[in-house]
Amino acid sequence: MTFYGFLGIGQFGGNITRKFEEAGYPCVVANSSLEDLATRNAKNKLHFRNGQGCHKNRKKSKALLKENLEILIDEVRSKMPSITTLFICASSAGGTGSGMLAAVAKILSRQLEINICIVTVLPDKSENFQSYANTVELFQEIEKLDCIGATFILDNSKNKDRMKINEIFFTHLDALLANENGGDYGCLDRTILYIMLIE
Ligand SMILES: Nc1nc2c(ncn2[C@@H]2O[C@H](COP(=O)(O)OP(=O)(O)OP(=O)(O)O)[C@@H](O)[C@H]2O)c(=O)[nH]1
Ligand SMILES: [Mg+2]
Repeated sequence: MTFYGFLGIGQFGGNITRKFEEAGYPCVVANSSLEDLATRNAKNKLHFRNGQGCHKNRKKSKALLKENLEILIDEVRSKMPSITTLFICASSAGGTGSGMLAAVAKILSRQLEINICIVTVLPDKSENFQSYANTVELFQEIEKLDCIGATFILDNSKNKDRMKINEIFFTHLDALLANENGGDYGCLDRTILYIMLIE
């Protein structure tokens, strides 16, 4: 299971990675907000220096990344030394996670030479204009990336209970990653799974 690691950025990133960490996957949780970080019982927490939450401001997040880039790379490298795929998780609508997700994906894929998968979540209808503008900007950035593997897009309009969305995603992805070979319908070995995740 140490082949797969999780980096959660921002509130959604912290929340969605919780069950994966509990199941034994190595995990790093990063946020600009100390208050948000305090709500997550994580082994590896990183607070972005000088960060006080980005309040949906993607520019603020990008500025914080510049200041904290080396620390972030070192944290992922040292806490998850044996992974071959890293799932980077951040919402599209917020500031902290959305603002730096694409840049972090690009930089970590180059620096660590591992497969990067993105996990993000779309806002539901009740959310404000800024949330949608942030979402559009993030997807424009993701589209330009040529270095990433599979992208997982969750949708908050599909269920009122956000924690339920997190739980369903965990159940499905964990089943895939922890899959033991064999079964009545053939087998999915680690190489095939790796190919699925890098394409
Ligand atoms: N499904 C799901 N959605 C979440 C969760 N937490 C936050 N969201 C969604 O994420 C979006 C807000 O992004 P956050 O992750 O809170 O933002 P952030 O990255 O912390 O950025 P700032 O707080 O603006 O600095 C909204 O669309 C929320 O609905 C979660 O645990 N599950
Ligand atoms: Mg936040």
